[in-house]
Amino acid sequence: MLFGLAYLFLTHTSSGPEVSGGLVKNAMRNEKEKINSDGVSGLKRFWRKPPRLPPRLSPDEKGGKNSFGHEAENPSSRLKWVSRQQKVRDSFIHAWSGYKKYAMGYDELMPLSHHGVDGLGGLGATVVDALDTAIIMGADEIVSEAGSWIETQLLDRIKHKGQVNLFETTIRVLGGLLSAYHLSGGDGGMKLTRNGPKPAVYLDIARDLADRLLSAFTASPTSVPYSDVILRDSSAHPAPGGLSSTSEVSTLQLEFNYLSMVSGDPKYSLEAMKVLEHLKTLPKVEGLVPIYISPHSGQFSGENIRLGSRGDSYYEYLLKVWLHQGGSQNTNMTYLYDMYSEAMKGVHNRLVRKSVPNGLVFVGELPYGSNGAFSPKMDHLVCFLPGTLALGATKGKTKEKAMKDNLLTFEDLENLKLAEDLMHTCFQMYSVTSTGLAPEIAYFHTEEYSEEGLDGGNKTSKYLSDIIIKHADRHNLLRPETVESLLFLYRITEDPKYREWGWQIFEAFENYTKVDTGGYSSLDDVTHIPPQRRDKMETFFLGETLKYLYLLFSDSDVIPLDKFIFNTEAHPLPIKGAVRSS
Ligand code: DMJ
Repeated sequence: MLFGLAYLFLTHTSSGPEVSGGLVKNAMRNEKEKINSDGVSGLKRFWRKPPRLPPRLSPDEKGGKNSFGHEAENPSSRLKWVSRQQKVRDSFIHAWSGYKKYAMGYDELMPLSHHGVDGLGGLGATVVDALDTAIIMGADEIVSEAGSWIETQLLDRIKHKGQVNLFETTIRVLGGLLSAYHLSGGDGGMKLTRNGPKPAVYLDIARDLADRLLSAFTASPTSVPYSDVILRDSSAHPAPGGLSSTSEVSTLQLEFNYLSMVSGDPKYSLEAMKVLEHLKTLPKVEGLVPIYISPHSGQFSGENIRLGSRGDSYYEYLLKVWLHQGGSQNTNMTYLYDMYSEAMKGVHNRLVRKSVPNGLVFVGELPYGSNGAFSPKMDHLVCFLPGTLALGATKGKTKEKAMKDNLLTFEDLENLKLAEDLMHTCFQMYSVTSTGLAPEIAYFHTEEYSEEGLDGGNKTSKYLSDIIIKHADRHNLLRPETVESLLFLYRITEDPKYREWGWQIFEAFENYTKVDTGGYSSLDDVTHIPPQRRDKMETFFLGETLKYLYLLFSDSDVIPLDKFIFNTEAHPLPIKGAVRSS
């Protein structure tokens, strides 16, 4: 690992031109049929449960050696991936060039009309979201441009802007600043760049921002924060309907905890952790929670349970906050792992099914709670789950190492198996369409549910009739979740197929979303060629999608999974005590 970090440092500190054509600068439950044939859930199903058998392992896996011969170490294969990694870096530079030309300082680029738009409160979200990706890729010029904009403009924006969403601002802006702080040398970090301002500049701005965001916690009558903050006067109020999203109130703690660690002021962590401590006390369905919560009563609202929008990162942060605070070394945080572990059992028992005819494993929804009907709907957002499950199983180690050290429990193996099955399904959500890009939402054909004439359009796909794509769900917003999980699955299992899948997805983004004048566009319909473009480049394309692809093609010791935790916007934060430059 030391070699990898040193390599990264050395290759990231020269200040050559950014686009170089030559030298590359950086180097279940299989045993259990999940289809509930009579559509009955709850008690009846409980009685029918077969015994839990361990997932099957291949002879290679049992032997503790992976079956792929460490293809990453083969020199010609290594060159191939280094060159592919360079292509991702070129795309990042192309995306930034469009943003810089037409939208510098706005939240997002409208790549077709050549405008900028402030959809996230006007803090230049693309600049901050993209910064640590530029640092990791060694895109020095972009680090300078983004760093200098942040140093000269961002504090003033924070002092004068109006309403922002607590969650979006925390994960994108606060998370981006904190990650840039560490990666540029703050907190004993690696100093991956000499460009941009001193690390303390990022930290000071992060503190000013967080001081204002804290009002969302302190203004609420319960430990559940309000969803919106008025930055200029540090006031806060609930969302129009009065409710907060469960995922939003539970996806703040990595950032606030890290800020407390590096600033020495515990107030950020104290407020943020009160939310999780409170959530621990609320009633759940096998660890699964409704997607809304009231800051007034502190109770969940409604019964809608899903791991897609408004639910997703609740589950992600239970695991990641625990790992970030030292995992099993930190007994004060055990309740988080327990909540995560119970929830994943709930996912297995209540939400996992198989499609017909080809048995794709998917995670559906319970829109009317535990006693209501199951919906075979899966948001693309759910594709964060394979990565989280794999991370939770090995705690960031390779599967080979974890098995050799005898660290995997039955539950870990079961979760790893589910991770691999879901990863396959998420990839098929891309391959089944004409463009090779996934829709925002897919439905799965089951014994109880089918619809004709709504396939993805790729007639060569085996899964054409397993995956149903409704007209209203056919858009693609350049989302990261599948490539995010591919990174985790590749690094943990070391199976090269995950890299190949990532490359296919990257090529589809290049073919259909690249805009000649700079930037990348969202699409209206992934099942139709040529797809109609949408005039928006989301900040997470630079903050997450391209970063995860770049890391998927990099050596595994670049931002290693057992030393860093990615926040839900892909901003890596060092695990407590795990990363020091000396
Ligand atoms: C990102 O802002 C985050 O990953 C969030 O948790 C979910 N949605 C988007 C990307 O799709």
